[in-house]
Amino acid sequence: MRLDRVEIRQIRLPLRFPFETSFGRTETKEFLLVSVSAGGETGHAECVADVDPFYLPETNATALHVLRDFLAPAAFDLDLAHPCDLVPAFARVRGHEMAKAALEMAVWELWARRDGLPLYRILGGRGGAIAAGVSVGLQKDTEALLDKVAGEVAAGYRRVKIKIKPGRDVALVEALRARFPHLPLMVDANSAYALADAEHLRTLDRFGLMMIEQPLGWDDIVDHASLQRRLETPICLDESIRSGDDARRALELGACRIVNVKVGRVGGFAGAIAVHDACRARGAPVWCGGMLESGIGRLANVHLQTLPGFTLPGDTSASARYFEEDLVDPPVVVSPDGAIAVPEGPGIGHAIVWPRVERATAFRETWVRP
Ligand code: OSB
Ligand code: MG
Repeated sequence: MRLDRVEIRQIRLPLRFPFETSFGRTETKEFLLVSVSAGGETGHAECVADVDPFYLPETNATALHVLRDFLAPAAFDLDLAHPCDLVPAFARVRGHEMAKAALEMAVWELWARRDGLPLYRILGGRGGAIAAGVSVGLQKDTEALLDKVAGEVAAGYRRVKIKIKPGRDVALVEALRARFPHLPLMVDANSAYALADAEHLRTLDRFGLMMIEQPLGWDDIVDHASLQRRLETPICLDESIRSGDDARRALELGACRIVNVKVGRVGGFAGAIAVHDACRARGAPVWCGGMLESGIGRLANVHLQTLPGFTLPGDTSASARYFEEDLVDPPVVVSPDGAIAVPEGPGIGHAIVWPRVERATAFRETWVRP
């Protein structure tokens, strides 16, 4: 298969509530929507880069540059026998996993549509449903957090993650534990601590947390290994894992016991499958993270989570928690027992509502095969 056309739209979608982490606050979801066409069929994917480089180094602007000047030309040069063929073709570009993933995922989606199959089928997953968890941002105070979590528990979510940062950690967990003694609970620090905080982080051990996500540096696994030796709570890595090899190295070093996989952070579905396989081979649980995606990226995450190594609920929650009006119809919904149905239609499996996409488009660029 040879790609005929790549189209990139810059999308702006207001969030219903601001989302706050240790690295910043997001009020509008701004992302690149990538569409690839071949032989009259088109596939779509969402890039998880943001306007700023505060989570990882990429931004929407760097992703657009790398897609336009390097990745799309490399993809146009190929006669694809499988979406995985993009991996070696993109390898010359160092890093830029989010840009690579966006184009690669769009090609997988195109592939699934062409074959009339749901995405999970070509990823090697299964139909049915996945377990939904939820990520709760920093709130204005403890009361607000307790109320928010109570709402998510009532909605059926099977696991709650809260964001923490220095000064807003142990007391929040203590209050949550007092109110929800048996809730599967975890915390995510987004790299806000240093190894010197090990003694402080050890005070979290008494709350029976499922895991602590990415407490230390975004590009570190050595200090995480030192910290893990001193903590009972399992460490889960997010930012530090950007390939299957990263997952293998982190697990072998003892830097974590659990891995969060985000397709956009590991260069695409092929990378996500490699992370999944590296974890599964070592008996480490893997779960799917989120990047406040619209329904297009959200559904891609749903399909990925049907692979057998996804043994823990992830961060994929209902569209309505983020958007007044999602870009897909129906939106992603969660059942009262915390499950999301895996779509059976071709590709991501829900219709993209193009008039809404059009209204949310700030600008677009189209490139055709030379
Ligand atoms: O660290 O998992 C993270 C959102 C943006 C950037 C990083 C992270 C997150 C989340 C939200 O935790 C997950 C979601 O609800 O999509
Ligand atoms: Mg995280």
